[in-house]
Amino acid sequence: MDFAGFDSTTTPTTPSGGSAGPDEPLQEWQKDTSRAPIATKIVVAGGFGVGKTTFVGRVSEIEPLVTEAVMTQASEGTDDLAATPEKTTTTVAMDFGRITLDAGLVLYLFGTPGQQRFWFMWDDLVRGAIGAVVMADTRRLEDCFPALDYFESCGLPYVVAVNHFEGTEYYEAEDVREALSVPAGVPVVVMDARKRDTVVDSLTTLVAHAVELTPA
Ligand SMILES: Nc1nc2c(ncn2[C@@H]2O[C@H](COP(=O)(O)OP(=O)(O)OP(=O)(O)O)[C@@H](O)[C@H]2O)c(=O)[nH]1
Ligand SMILES: [Mg+2]
Repeated sequence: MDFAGFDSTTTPTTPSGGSAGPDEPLQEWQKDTSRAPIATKIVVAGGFGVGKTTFVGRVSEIEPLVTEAVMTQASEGTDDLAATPEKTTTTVAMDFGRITLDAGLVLYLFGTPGQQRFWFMWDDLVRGAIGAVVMADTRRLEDCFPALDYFESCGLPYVVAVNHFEGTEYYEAEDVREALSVPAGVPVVVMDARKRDTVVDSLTTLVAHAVELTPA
């Protein structure tokens, strides 16, 4: 994939959610080289500013690669910052992180850009993925429809992760499922992109769902 066009504008930064992962000491089983881990690719998608970069950064055990660019006045009127007034940057290429689940399963996480003008990259980003997390914010549920449509149409297993921003109204997973018309077999979880355990739960739910859908 050619990201040359973004070189002058992208600044590697630490996501605002911070990253606990890189500072954590490796577990013994993570250092055991006799076990070949299974590596898989997961895509983290969803509407603009829903928390994709935060999600990847929160669980990555390597310093996450982020391609954030400062938003300028040019995005006014296009990108709705009402729900995240403190947001000053946006992902222009992708987020990348890695997490090893304790079964020796390594997940490579690819976060998509949220702004609509960068969606042409999705076909490249999803290639080879075993599944996707579609993040949703209940204040602007409609923003995740394009991602839902995309994964439905390409047949990639996905789960819906409702990123509950504290201080906003809480909705049960089943209510969100109904509002989004998500099929019964697709897991819907309520999580918080800033809380590591809930991000890990979302990922294990996705892996279990993808395995379930994979023919034996
Ligand atoms: N309060 C709260 N803020 C959050 C949460 N998740 C993300 N944020 C904030 O929301 C803003 C957007 O988060 P990002 O992770 O940049 O969202 P994104 O989906 O990667 O955004 P784009 O790449 O621009 O589409 C940031 O200021 C985060 O700190 C959350 O669960 N609670
Ligand atoms: Mg982002």
